[in-house]
Amino acid sequence: MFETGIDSDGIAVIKWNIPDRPVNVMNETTMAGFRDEVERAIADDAVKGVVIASAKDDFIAGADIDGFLEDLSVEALLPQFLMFDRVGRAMETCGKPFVAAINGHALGGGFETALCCHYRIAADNPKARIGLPEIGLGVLPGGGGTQRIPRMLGLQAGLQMLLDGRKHTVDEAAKMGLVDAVVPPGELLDAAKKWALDNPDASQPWDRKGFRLPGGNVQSQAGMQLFPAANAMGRERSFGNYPAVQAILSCVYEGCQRHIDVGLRVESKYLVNMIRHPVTKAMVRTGFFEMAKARKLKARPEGVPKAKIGKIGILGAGMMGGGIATASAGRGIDCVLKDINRATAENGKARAAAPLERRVKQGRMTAEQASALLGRIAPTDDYADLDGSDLVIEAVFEDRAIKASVTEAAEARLGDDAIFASNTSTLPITGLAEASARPANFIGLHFFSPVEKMPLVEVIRGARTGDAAVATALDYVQAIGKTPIVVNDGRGFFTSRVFATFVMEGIAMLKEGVAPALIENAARIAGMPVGPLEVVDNTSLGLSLAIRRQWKKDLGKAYTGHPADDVFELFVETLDRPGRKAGKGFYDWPEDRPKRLWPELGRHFPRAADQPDVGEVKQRLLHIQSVEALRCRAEGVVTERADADVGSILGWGFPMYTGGVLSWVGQTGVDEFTDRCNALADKHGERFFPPDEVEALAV
Ligand code: T1G
Repeated sequence: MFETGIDSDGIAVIKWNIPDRPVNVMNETTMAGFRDEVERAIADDAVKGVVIASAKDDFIAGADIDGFLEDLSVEALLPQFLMFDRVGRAMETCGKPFVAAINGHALGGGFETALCCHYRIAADNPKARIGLPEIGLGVLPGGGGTQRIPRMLGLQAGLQMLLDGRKHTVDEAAKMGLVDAVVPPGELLDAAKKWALDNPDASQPWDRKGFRLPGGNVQSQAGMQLFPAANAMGRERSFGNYPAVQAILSCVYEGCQRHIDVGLRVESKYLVNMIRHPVTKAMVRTGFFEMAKARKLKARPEGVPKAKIGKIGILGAGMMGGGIATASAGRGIDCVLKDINRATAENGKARAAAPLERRVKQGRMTAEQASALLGRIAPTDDYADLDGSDLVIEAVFEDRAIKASVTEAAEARLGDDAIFASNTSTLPITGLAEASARPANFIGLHFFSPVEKMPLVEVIRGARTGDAAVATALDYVQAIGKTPIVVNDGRGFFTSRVFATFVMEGIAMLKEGVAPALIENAARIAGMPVGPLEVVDNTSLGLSLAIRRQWKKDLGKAYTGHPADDVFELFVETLDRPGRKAGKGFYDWPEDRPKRLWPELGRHFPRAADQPDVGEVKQRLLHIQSVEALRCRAEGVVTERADADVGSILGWGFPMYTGGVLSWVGQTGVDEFTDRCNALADKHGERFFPPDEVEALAV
C-alpha cells in the first residue's frame, strides 16, 4: 500500500500505491496504513522530514467513493475520520517538516492530505486536477478542508472554493495559493526533499501564536456581513435541495470560531451525516458511477470492433447541424456540412464559427485551434462530397418526406459499413428507416441544443437497427466527448417524451388557474433549470403544436389528448404568441430588458381562488415526469434505470439531488410515490396513474 524509504539526509518518502485500484483512494484500510507510516516516521529520530508522494500516475483521488453506497452507521464512519484528523494534526505539530509532492490528481481527501503538509509542491502536469469537489457528490471536504482552506484563504475565498467544488489546474491552484511551488515532473521529489531539509522548523499558520483568519474572524464585521449573504446565496442556488451546502456553511461558521482541533471534530460529525444522507447516495450512484459507466460505453454491443470515425457527413446546416459539426471537428473529425445550396451551407458554417470566436476572445481557445477546427468543416451542396464518410447524420426539418429524400440521396454515396443516423427529436426511427436501403445501418442520434454545451446524446435503436450501428454510434459519441444513453424506439423516444410531460403539466396548471409565477418558481425550487412556460417559449409553441398534431394524426382515435392541447392552439393560431423567437409567448421577450410573464395571462386563464401550495406544484411537476419514465421502462423504451436517470439529468436538467427521474421514485418512497400519484390522478386526470409494478420498474 505504501512504499517508504529514508534517504541519506534523513528525509523519509511515503509513497501511496494502493494495490488493485486504478487510483489511490482513502478508506478505513488505507487510512490506517497511512497512519502507521506517519507515526513510524515521526517516532524515528533518524527522520528529519517527510515527503508524501505517490507511486501511481496521480497523487490521491480522495475518499473511496465505492464505500459511499454502503449503509454504514455513524459508529462505523466517525472513528475513521476522527483518526484521519489526528494523523493530520500529528503531521502538522510533530516538529518535523511534511511536504506534499503532488504529481497528478489531488482531489478531496487526497488534497486534504496535502493540506496537512507544511508545504505543497506540484508537478507541472496539464492533466492534473487539484481541489475539493466533494459538494458535487453531495458531501463536504471532511478531511480538514472546511477548516484549513478558510484559515489559508480567508472566509470568503475559502467558502467560495468549498461551495464551488471546482477541480483546478495546477496553474490555477498555484495562483490561488493552494500549492506553494510548481516544478517539472522530474524535479518534484528532489524539490520536496530540499524544502524539507531547508525548513526543519516548519509549522502551520494556525499553530503559530496570534494567528488570525486572513480577512477577519467569523465574528468580525467582515465575517458578520459574509455569512448572511453566503446563506442567502447558498439558498438561492440550492433551494435547500442540497444539504451539503448548509453543512459546509455550518462547518466553517462553527469550526472557524474554535481551535482547529475542535473545528475538525465539528466537521467530521457533519461529514458523517452527509455521507449517510439519501441525497448523497443518489448523487454518487448516478452522478459518479452511472455517468462514468455511460461514458465508458457499458451499453456497447459485444463482438463489434471499435470504429474509428475519421469523416462524417451532416445533412442540414441549421443550428443543430452546425453544432454537431463543431462538436465533431473539435475532436479531430472531418465534417462535410451539406445543405440545399452552397450559400446555406456556408452560412451554417459561419453560424457554427460564432461560439468559437467568443471562446477565443475569452482565452478558452487559441485562434489557431479555432482555425484548425473550422478547417475540418467543409460546406457543400453536393452529395458526392459525402464519399468516404463513416457516418452521416441528418439534421433537416422534422418532416418525414424531407428526411426520406435526404436518406436515399445520401445512402447512394455511402460504403457498406457506413452508418446513417437521424437527429430527429420525436419521429420514430423505425418509420424513418423505411426510407433506408440498409435499415440495419440506420439509427437515431438525438442531440440536445446547444450541442456544444449539452453532454447527452440519446442513441435510439429502431426495430431493424443492427448491433454494428449501435456500436459505431456509441464509438462516435465517445469520440466527441459526450455521454450516451441507449433507448429503444417509440414516439419521442425517452427524453422528448418524458420532458414533454413537464411542459404540459405546467400549462395544464396555468389553465386550471394556478398563478403562472407560482408554476415557474415552484419548478425552479424543485430544482429544474427553468420553469415549464419559459421552456416552451424557448422551444416554440409552434413546434409543440406541430408535434401534438402529428401525434393526433398518427394515433387517430387512440389519441387521448391533454389539457394543454388547446392552449397551444390558442397561443399559436389565435393570439399569435408562438414563443421567444417572435418576442412573445407565455412571456413577453423585449430585446432591451428582461423577459416577464405576459400580463394578459390572467385574462385568458382566470386565477383560481384556491392556489395550491408550492409543495403540490413541485410534486406535480416532478412526479408527472417520473410516471412517464416508469411507463417508458414498462414499455421497454428504456431497459435500465441508469439510462433513465442519466438521460434525465444530462438531457433536460432533472435535479441531480434526486439521482434522476426514476431514482426519484425510490427516494420519495415507492408506496408514498404511488399513493401521491393516485391522488393526483383522482384530482387532475389519469395521466398521473403510474403503471403496475412501480417498485420493479424504479430499481
Ligand atoms: N473512489 C473510488 N474510485 C475512484 C475514485 C474515488 N475517489 N476516483 C476514481 N475512481 C475510480 C473510478 O471509479 C474508475 O474506476 C477509475 O478510478 C478511473 O477513474 C474525506 C469525503 C480522479 C479525476 O471526487 O474525479 O474525498 O471505472 O475513469 O477520467 O473530504 O475519477 O476504472 O473501475 O474517472 O482519469 C472526492 C473522484 C471523494 C474524485 C480521474 N474525490 N474521481 O478521472 O478516470 S469524497 C473525488 C474523479 C472525499 C473527503 C471526502 C476522477 C479522477 P473504473 P476515471 P479519469
